[in-house]
Amino acid sequence: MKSRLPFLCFCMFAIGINIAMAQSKLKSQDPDSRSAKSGSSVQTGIPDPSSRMDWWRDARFGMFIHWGVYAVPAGEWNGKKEYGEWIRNSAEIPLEEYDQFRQKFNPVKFDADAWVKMARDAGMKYIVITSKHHDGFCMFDTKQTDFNIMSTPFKRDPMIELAAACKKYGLKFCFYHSIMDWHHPDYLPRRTWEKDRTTEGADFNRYMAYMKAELKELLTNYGDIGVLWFDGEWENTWNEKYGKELYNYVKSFQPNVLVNNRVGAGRLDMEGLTKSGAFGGDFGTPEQQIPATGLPGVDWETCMTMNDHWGYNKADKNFKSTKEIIRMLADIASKGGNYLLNVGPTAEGLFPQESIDRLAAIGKWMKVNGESIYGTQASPFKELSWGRCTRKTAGDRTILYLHVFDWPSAGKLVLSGMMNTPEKAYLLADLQRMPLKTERDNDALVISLPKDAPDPINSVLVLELKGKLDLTEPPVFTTEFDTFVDSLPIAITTNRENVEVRFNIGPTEPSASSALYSKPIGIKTTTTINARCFRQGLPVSGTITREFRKVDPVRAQYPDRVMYPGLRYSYYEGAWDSLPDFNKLTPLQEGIVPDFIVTPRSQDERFGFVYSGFVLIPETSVYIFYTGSDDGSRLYIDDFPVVNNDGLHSMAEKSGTIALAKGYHRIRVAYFEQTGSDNLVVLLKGQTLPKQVLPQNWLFFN
Ligand code: FHN
Repeated sequence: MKSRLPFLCFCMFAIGINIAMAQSKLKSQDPDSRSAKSGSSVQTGIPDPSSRMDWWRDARFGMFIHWGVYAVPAGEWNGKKEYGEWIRNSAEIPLEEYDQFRQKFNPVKFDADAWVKMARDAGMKYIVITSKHHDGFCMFDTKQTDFNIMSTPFKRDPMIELAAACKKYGLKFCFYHSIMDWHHPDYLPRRTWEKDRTTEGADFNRYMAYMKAELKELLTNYGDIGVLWFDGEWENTWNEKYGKELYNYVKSFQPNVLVNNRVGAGRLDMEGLTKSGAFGGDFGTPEQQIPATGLPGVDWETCMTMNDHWGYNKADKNFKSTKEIIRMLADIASKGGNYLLNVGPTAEGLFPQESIDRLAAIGKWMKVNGESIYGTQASPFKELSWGRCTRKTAGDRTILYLHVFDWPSAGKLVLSGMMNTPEKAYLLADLQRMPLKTERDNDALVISLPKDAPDPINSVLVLELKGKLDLTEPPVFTTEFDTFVDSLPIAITTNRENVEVRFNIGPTEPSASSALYSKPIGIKTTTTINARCFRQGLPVSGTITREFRKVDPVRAQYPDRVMYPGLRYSYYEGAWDSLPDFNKLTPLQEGIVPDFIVTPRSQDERFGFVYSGFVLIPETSVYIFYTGSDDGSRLYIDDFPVVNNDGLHSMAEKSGTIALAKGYHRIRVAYFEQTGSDNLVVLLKGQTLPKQVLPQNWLFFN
């Protein structure tokens, strides 16, 4: 039978490896001009099993404070008004000229008690304040440099006063500390425009000792510190080794202090999570953005400005509304994250009035509804059209908090996807906890509500459930293969309790009289299967549908020449952002390698390889091929493009599927590395073969 084009499909798997944006290192840019970049990643960090994370996970809501001498110009310089805490770098102000702000910094209206009370009354449980930002100015009384608050007219250490106020009002006191330092002569690199500042004699290890000495002061002079929030870790003088060293150093003074992932060098840009395999500290740090979904098993905190600047900018009146902030708080908590909301105080030591007003309004909402935020975990539901959900579990009881943004005009709130009947349902704002009527509509719970919402921004309903959550998740097909050559066993599973899985072959939805699933379904022709969960003859889940297609395998090649173990390789050098057409380039060297090793090469950056030969396929079947690479790669079988993993990215894995007959098939892999780390792995999986690195003894050339 003439073989038809083999069935190819490209799939993108982010299996524990990130598909990060086109830069392997975060570029230092002025956040005033930077837009948050998207990306997608799965952090593999396992939550800290010890209790030291508990207070932080319970807190859910904290205050960020960016305060420094940059508040003196308040965002304005040479007629431009768009600056913030980056003003020295963005406006290219030489050190000597910038020092004028130190001489003018005298926040006579600073009142630590007032600040901390505003944070507490807003429902915030911790404060993270800049002990030192990128400009290198120390907002605390340090003996390591006179470029600090004590050399200003203010001559007081505000951190001592804030630490005392936090202790008094029961908030955790935390420091933000920048690794990047535009002032210290030993920190490199210099700012690109600072042509006149010599780098002669700069010693980064001496800078590391300086930073450690500062951190020792912060961790021994201000009582218990909740979090050390590092930042400015993206320049190429910092690395994972320094990060781990600093993490351990900090912990040596206060073992319970939490440290964010910006201590290391593996943060994925503004998305803020940690690329798999990199050192991630204690939690991830998305910035100015909220992850699209919850991240099971990952601790993370979104930090966000109230307007468009971290440091005070007097012209910036673009403040988020209280409504936006409260709904973002619920959204973040519904995904299992923390919200670190920023205030940029003035040079007089005052919070901007717009911040004060929002904090007070948020506090009013938190006073009534804080229980639905503190100590909650992520929603068990994928998406709710009318709002969000947070939850708590205690023993065999579950409490669901339904954050209703859009109050149903018909007075009926529909919660789909759960079979539990609540023991209690009431409005959190209702002190009498008057029971709300609930009824069942198949897999939906319908809750009758009063005409008017108790809160125009976010009204919280409480459902108290006994026993485990019984969500109406449909069953799942456990096979990864959608195609097969001869036959395919289709396994179906569910994690639901006391349900039957029933299935249909063909287009119709399963009913209570459909076939009962008890063992894998063997198919030999293209087949569509529908499966659904039932309980006492009633459907208790949605239906899952999937087509499994019979395909023709690509015929094997029967070369007329003898085969030898290994692969041919060609090595190239060049600066590419994606895979070039290597056929148009001249290789610098060629030869034989045992498999897809990224040697021999004469440089560690800006190089490429093409590997070609044959793979001896042991049996006719459908195979999934994978490449994991940093940077881009592509894999071809018999000249068909099976995996496309091209582009600039940190280690990321993609895959493709192809049906192959037993025997030799041509294989070709193209790979390039631009800068940063480099890596290439080629794997495959068969219908009866577990996923594995493509065995070396399957590779041949002739
Ligand atoms: O460059 C800093 C910026 O000034 C600010 O401190 C934010 C807050 O997370 N962090 C860096 C930008 O990612």
